[in-house]
Amino acid sequence: MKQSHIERYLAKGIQTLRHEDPELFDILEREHERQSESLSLIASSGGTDASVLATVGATIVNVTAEGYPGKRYHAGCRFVDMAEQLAIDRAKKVFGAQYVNVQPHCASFANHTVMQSLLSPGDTILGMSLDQGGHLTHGSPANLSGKLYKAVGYGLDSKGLIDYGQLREQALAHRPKLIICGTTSYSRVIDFDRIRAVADEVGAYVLADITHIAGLVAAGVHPSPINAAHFTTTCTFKQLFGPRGALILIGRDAESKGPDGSKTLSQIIQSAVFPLMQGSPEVHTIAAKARAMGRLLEPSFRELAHRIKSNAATLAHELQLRGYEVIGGGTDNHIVLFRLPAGLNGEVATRALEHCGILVNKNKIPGDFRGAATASGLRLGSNTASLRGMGKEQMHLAIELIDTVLRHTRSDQGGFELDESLRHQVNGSVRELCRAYPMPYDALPQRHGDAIESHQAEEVALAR
Ligand code: DSN
Repeated sequence: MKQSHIERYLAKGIQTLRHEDPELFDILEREHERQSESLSLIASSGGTDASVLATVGATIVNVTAEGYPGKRYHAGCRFVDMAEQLAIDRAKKVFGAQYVNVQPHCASFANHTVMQSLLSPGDTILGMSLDQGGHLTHGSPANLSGKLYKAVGYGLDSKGLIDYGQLREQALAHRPKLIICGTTSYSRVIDFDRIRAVADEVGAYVLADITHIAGLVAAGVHPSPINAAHFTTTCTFKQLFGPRGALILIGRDAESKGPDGSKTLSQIIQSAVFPLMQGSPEVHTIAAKARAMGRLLEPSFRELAHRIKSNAATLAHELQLRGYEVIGGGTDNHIVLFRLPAGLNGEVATRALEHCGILVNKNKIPGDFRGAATASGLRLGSNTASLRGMGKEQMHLAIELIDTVLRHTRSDQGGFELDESLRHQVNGSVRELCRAYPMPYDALPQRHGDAIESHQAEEVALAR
């Protein structure tokens, strides 16, 4: 088949980079290798396939396109309009939404956009506290959301489950204009209908930030907030395995009137994304979001979502069998949060594991006496391992390796001590596991061969 424009410049771009900027080329190459050879159990990590990566690198990036499809402020947007409409249509189908805005640069911006569209400074918001599993943008004092608005919080009960009773008490006491739900380190099902019922009782809007569980929601493996919440936000790079960026979605409330009764909620969000919060959209990212949404519509994504969930359950179960306390008693999604043994903090444990090729992140646990920089827990997630095709047996091995490292790690004056031969042994097992289950972009020998051929052809062309 004749090589297309895109294939030609992508190959040429890589060759040019290699020849003209070997320093940067080397950094990128080594980063690729690091990803390929590390066992990422970072709950917020995903993984893109080669087609999403290629779309991000497409020449469509050169288009400046303020506005929306059919209503741009610049000429030359014919194909950008088509790509954005495709992303919107596919995202609507994936989530069963009536309105989608595909332009937000990230989920934090998406959350701020919803807040800016509804609230005035000093208004009250009710969100899950950061140290209970919420997100910075849900009202943390360190974030603009906690500085601009009067933020009150809710958290977990003694079993580590969302305390819906406390959420309602706080709502009745403080009469927030917005209730934010969605979490970053909560492993159980979120009852969005129950939260909407509280919001209706006090006249609040609901924002569901499903950044962590969007893939499970898309696959129907976790209840959907699309019609329960007034607004749903999600990033596109974690469990949707797309490019860096975000979506704002609305379900049955798309045509409901906003606070002053003059505009609908979808109209409010449309003008809040642009021009209130953002200027030119990242058109290449929007195109890649369309590609990612296309992949989510494939039947194989449902299988992946089930594997994500069952792999996390295996991680939690294996930890419990080894005597670790899993917060919340288990998991219903991709997240497993557990308490570290006394004497080990999250910072030391994370660094020791990374030294062995296993990537996790330190995380505060409910009632933690340590701060976020050290923390007493680790958060694991099964997205990336599942994407690589790993299953129960590999999750069993992962916990065996983690347990081995944690049992042999000693804190040592701000650093850690770990036997070198043990590190070597664990590293070897991780590398073997990762090579057996490559990242999607490394997993296609046929296409990889084709790529090498075209890259060689390009080298010949350049040499001429
Ligand atoms: N919110 C952070 C996390 O959950 O890790 C980054 O996306």
